[in-house]
Amino acid sequence: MPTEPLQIGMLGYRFMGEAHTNALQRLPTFFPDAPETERAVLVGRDESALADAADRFGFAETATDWREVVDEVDVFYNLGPNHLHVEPSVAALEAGTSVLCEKPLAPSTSGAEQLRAAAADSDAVAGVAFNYRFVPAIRYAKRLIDDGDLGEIRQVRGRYLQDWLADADAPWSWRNDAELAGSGALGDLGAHTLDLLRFLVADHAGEIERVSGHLQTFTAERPVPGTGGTEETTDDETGDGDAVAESGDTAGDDAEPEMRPVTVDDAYSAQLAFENGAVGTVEASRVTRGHKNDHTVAVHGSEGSVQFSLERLNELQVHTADARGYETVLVTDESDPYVDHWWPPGHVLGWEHTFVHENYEFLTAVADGESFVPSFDDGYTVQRLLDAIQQSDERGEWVSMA
Ligand code: SOE
Repeated sequence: MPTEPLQIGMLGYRFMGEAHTNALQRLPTFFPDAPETERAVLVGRDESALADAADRFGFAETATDWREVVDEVDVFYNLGPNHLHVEPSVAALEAGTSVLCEKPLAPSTSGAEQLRAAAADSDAVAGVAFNYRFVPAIRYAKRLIDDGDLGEIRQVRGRYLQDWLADADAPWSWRNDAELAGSGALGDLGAHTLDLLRFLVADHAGEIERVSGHLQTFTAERPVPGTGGTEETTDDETGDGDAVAESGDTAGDDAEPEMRPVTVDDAYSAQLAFENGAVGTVEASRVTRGHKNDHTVAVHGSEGSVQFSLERLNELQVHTADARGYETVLVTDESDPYVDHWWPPGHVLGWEHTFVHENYEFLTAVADGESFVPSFDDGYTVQRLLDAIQQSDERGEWVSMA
């Protein structure tokens, strides 16, 4: 078992790097019983951006090669683009280093299978960063479902809508590439929804046993950032050049930007059939104008229903027994999951708190030598569902998970 303070190595320093670093910084103040950590090494490719991030994040050192880091730390945070999830995480687990890996676990089922096997063979702890499981209102919903308040689970729904690719001129990034990302809205957003629905109902409705999917891409190619006068922005967590422009074409403002094909979906929808006969519908999109980060799930049972929307993260809509509609439950009491660590009742929480709760549970599992959920098994199951939805679209028929 590692000794404290746990030495942290982190691959990636942009969006998810900031979210997890913020969580690490908050823990000693709000979760004083969390294991002590030291931000040891930050990993990326672009040396100057990396040095700047390490300074801001409070990492002692930087490295441009993850190979030098994975066996030197106690915990490896893999926050890189999806195509960088498998090799570094497998190497870390083989070295006995615990891994928290961003979602989706891998770009393909074979990659997820490798990760699942590496986790099974390792004494280290492996977890997938499905952060929405750590929303207090979601935990509250799960408690109601587990207590039987909704009765027999009959129907689930989920949607995850964004609009940042609605504009055809929005820049190309690794998230638009099938090799690098696996899939588009399906994997990036649908992975969250499928995980959340499994988390809420799988103990009662069983696993999803069949899926029927439909994927669509609306914009066939996008401008490469930094070419033809376009802005040199990147969504690449590591500053790894292969995720954006390779050509070095930074020609002046008058030149046409280099266009690169979009090989993933902009939107997907799917139907789900659960082992107990429950039915489900899910959808996600990055082109739904008017929706920034609209993640909504609902569960309907024989006795009641719950509905959750990320845009109202502190609330759960609950319908039980003979009520004529839904009651809005404010999940902000001291007795609610995780809430007692923060502010007095009613002083609401936000998206970033989900990462604090997730990091608390994960690091506690590492320090105690216990397993963590969502595990790599969970990540693998979600990846199989994503692949099955894609296959169903290609074949034009339902696909069985058997
Ligand atoms: C971008 O689409 C993204 O950051 C996802 O990758 C995250 O998982 C989601 O929480 C917010 O949107």
